Amino acid sequence: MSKTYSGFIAIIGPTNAGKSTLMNKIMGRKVSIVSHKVQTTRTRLRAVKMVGTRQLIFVDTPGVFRPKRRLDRAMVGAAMDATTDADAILLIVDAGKGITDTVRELVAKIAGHKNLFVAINKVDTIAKNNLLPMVAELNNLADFREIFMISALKNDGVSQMLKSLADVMPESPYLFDATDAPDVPDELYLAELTREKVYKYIHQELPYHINVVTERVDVDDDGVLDIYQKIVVQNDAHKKIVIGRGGEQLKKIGTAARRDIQEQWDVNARLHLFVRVEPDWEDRAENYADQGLEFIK
Ligand SMILES: Nc1nc2c(ncn2[C@@H]2O[C@H](COP(=O)(O)OP(=O)(O)OP(=O)(O)O)[C@@H](O)[C@H]2O)c(=O)[nH]1
Ligand SMILES: [Mg+2]
Repeated sequence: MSKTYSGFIAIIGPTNAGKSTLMNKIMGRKVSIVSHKVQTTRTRLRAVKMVGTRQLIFVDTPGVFRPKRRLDRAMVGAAMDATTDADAILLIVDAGKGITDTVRELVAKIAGHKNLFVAINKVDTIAKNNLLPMVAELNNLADFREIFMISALKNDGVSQMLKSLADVMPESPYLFDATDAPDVPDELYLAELTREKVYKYIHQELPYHINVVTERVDVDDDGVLDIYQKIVVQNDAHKKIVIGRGGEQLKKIGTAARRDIQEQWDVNARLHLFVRVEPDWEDRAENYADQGLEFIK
């Protein structure tokens, strides 16, 4: 029998650096939701990518930032936890933002890892001569195995990067089935697709205080899915904004989410959205497990 290789790669970095965009590009499908706003990803999401006979298990993580609320702490905790048993760490840095304090603090925490890689992402947004100082600064911060320059959005440099990552995977039986596949519980994935539309249509800070939960999924005789989801908001004012005048906003969110669900899963679906005010949702331990998060007291 020929040898097999399999290992975990934690994708980590500041919020909005393009981690989820990269994850999706690698998988060739939407595994992780993306938005132009910060703090989009809230939990760890795994996906399996085969590179030849080598299995790469990517773990997308919430962006690292200074946590303020309990949910923030759980998110940043989930990100840092992903690095502890990773076989490789792939730090993503936004080329346009450069080496910020957040990047420096993060590197200080992971610098000891034996397979530390960094990808300067969004190179499509800056002039090439701005890259060298960034590379120099990164080299001062830690002993990176390799520094990649990529554009996740344009799929630039991604396949070469995959080869380098595949090279350091440890010899191991396959830890998952040897096919490319995401590993997200269905209900969470369905909720994520709706949350992505909340980020898209609801402006400013409000989406950070909104949670989406899939409560039930039924299949009728024709194979059409009935998906029941609640959108949890903190107060009546938020509820009004999410519903919009004459229900307009909620309708936009629902239509876009349903289309996306149908497209991603190749199914017919009806999506039933309800907006509920639950002021203490983020303080209740039982809500964290559903989201793949740990409740930190
Ligand atoms: N121009 C450009 N934009 C990019 C690139 N990669 C990602 N983006 C954009 O950057 C924004 C943030 O992308 P995400 O993938 O959600 O970032 P993230 O690091 O997962 O963010 P969090 O989940 O909040 O930590 C989106 O608007 C993306 O379209 C890139 O290579 N070039
Ligand atoms: Mg993300």
